[in-house]
Amino acid sequence: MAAHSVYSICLMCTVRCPIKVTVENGEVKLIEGNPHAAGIEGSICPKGAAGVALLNDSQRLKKPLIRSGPRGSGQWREVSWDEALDYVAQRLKEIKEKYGGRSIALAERAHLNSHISKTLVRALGSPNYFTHDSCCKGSLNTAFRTLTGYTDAQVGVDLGRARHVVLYGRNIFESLELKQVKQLMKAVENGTKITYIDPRVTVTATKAHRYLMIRPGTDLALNYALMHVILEEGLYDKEFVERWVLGLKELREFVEPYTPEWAEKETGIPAYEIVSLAREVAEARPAVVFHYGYRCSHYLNETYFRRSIIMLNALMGSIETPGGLFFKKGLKDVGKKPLNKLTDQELPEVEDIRCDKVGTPEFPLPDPNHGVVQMLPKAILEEDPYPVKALLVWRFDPMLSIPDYEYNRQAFMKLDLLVTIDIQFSETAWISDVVLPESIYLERGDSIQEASGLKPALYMRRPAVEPRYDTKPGWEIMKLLAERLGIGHYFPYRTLEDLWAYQLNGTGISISDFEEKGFVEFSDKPLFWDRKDGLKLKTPSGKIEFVSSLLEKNGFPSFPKYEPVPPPPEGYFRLMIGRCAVHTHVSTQNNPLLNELVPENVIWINDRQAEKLGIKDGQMVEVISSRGREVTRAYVTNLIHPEAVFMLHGFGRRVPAQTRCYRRGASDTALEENITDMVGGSPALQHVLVTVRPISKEERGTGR
Ligand SMILES: Nc1nc2c(c(=O)[nH]1)N[C@H]1C(S)=C(S)[C@@H](COP(=O)(O)OP(=O)(O)OC[C@H]3O[C@@H](n4cnc5c(=O)[nH]c(N)nc54)[C@H](O)[C@@H]3O)O[C@H]1N2
Ligand SMILES: Nc1nc2c(c(=O)[nH]1)N[C@H]1C(S)=C(S)[C@@H](COP(=O)(O)OP(=O)(O)OC[C@H]3O[C@@H](n4cnc5c(=O)[nH]c(N)nc54)[C@H](O)[C@@H]3O)O[C@H]1N2
Ligand code: SF4
Ligand SMILES: [Mo]
Repeated sequence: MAAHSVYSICLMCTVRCPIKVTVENGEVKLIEGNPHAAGIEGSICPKGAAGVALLNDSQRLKKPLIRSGPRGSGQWREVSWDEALDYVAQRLKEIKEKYGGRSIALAERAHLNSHISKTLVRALGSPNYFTHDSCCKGSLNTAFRTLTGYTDAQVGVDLGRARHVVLYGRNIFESLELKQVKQLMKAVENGTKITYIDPRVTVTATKAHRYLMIRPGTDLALNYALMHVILEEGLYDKEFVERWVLGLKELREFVEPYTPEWAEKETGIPAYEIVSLAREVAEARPAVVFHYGYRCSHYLNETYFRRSIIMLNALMGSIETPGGLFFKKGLKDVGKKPLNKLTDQELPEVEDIRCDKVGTPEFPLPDPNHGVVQMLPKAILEEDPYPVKALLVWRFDPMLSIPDYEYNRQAFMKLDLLVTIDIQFSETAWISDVVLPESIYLERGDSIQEASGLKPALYMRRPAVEPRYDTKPGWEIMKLLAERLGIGHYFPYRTLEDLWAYQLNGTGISISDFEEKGFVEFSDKPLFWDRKDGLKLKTPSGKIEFVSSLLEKNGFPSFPKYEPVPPPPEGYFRLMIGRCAVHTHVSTQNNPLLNELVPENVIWINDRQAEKLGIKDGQMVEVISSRGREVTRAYVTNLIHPEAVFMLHGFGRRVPAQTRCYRRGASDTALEENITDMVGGSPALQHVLVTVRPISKEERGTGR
């Protein structure tokens, strides 16, 4: 058979780049970027290209499995789909009967089919739907809502037209989104400046015009000093601020004591650098981006730090303007009906509070649409506010993506039922009772994506090849499970085409409209609201609330006094974490191609500190925190601040069936403490302190 191509959406990470898949004789020959998609123009990242290796990976999940030995023993019985789904449904019914619908929770990485899983949870009578959001950027979500009434997901950055971009540990050229990388590279060629702030010299730092090695955890002090200079020297956009900002006077009084000289002591960044940054950025306004994310699970002051970044954008007037931040436009904004979602149906009302207590006076501000997933282990273990007995996990690995591996394990082992839908043996799948194998993205279609932005569009993930093994798409698994639970009527589809038709019904768009390019676009020019009178802010005042009614109504101050993240005591380091360009969180460490490129992580340690501790470059070291002990190789360098050490997330794996990454490198999750920013909802992953010590060959085997 001749080669043909299929337009689809990548899922090697969750950025969702549009792709073109070349298929010949049922084999994927090549994956490229979709050449029709603006901003992508055919390009792909290393992970995207390695989708072929995932498709053909012999260590994928191939059949439904029911545990036949103790949890985590690796003893499984291969079963038919009917047996697996009957078993799960039966157990869920029993649990619901005994403990109520609220005792069933579902946790997932938000994805295209999330409207389906949300429907399942609601129809079961449970409030306990969780996404990964809090562990990624929950406090940013909250920060945006306190200022604008919108979540961060409803806002974007126009990097291509920005003239100055300020990045706070936003390692944009390694922790990448293809489109943003391309936009920013092009902008830099045209003279755009980058300021990069990180205690560690990343690839992005090496491309920046100005790099500031900040003391870990002190970015908020830097921002208060920047605001101090901007307000004192009148560098802000007066017209914009006057029209749209509530609370400038209060901010001015608040930042009065936070001088550049004060911030120098706190951050280690010279006062003159802070002053010149403020002036230089102001010259480029309003085409300025102070990038606000993503990773907002760093420290306990995260909500206020993210608020300060967004406020800097507002001061520069860089909101709803080319080269600044913008509110995303959807189908509604072009006069079209948005896609239908299963959650639009009338679903049973759920009265119970969430088990993470989000939405109660104890935890009022995090987004209840996502929940705070790192509270789940505690809720399970302590049965507070009530017992949670069953957990369904889909496209998520909470064992690794919630800090504190041992605590997670204890909690999940206590469940009466743990079911995981994955494509490979995640750490959570490994200790599950039932494992349901999903077809990978190249073998399945999913719900249509409504991609809002400056130019709203719809994208479609379509199957390129037949499933290799006895796997099913997740939307079908949900439907089959729902039927067995007596709630099948909420899932009015059988086939993928039915699901698409349901979404498109009444929109005037048809499935065939996606044929030509794989997507449908609804505007040929970027859509901005009128900055004079047309910003549709959703705060009670209709303004950008520096003084926030949402915060203050719930008992939190808008401007709390600066509390330093304390420097580590002698001999201790802050453990910083991050990603590299060739791996996705915890998903790709076992991918045959990507594993070859980066097979393990190392621990970055400052050269002067290493010398004091007698650690040589490349030597094996043990890293100890209050929660665990890990062993890996030291990377001794002057490219990291002396108060911190750094490792890549997602290594040091415990599942023997994933042979390529098994026990390679160290697990950050095993070292982290599960403590949360109780305002915004993110875990403070980098709050944890560690010691590092060289070890001999003999010592290496002891413990983990
Ligand atoms: N300790 C610690 N925790 C963290 C972070 C950290 O740095 N350190 N980072 C945080 C961030 S930013 C994020 S976004 C989250 C990410 O957290 P996760 O979503 O848990 O991480 P991923 O690696 O994206 O994917 C998790 C699982 O999805 C599975 N998967 C991949 N494709 C498919 C599919 O098509 N179908 C199904 N059913 N499963 C699939 C993978 O095999 C993997 O087991 O973690 C957060 N948590
Ligand atoms: N290749 C690849 N790309 C990805 C992903 C992936 O898994 N792989 N995941 C995507 C997702 S879900 C996300 S959330 C984004 C994450 O993208 P980023 O937000 O860029 O996150 P990280 O990779 O965690 O990088 C965090 C950086 O913060 C630095 N840092 C630590 N402490 C401090 C501090 O106190 N101050 C400052 N200024 N910096 C500090 C660390 O040294 C590190 O370099 O990447 C996305 N893109
Ligand atoms: S960034 Fe890479 S892995 Fe992620 S969706 Fe895009 S091509 Fe795929
Ligand atoms: Mo993330």
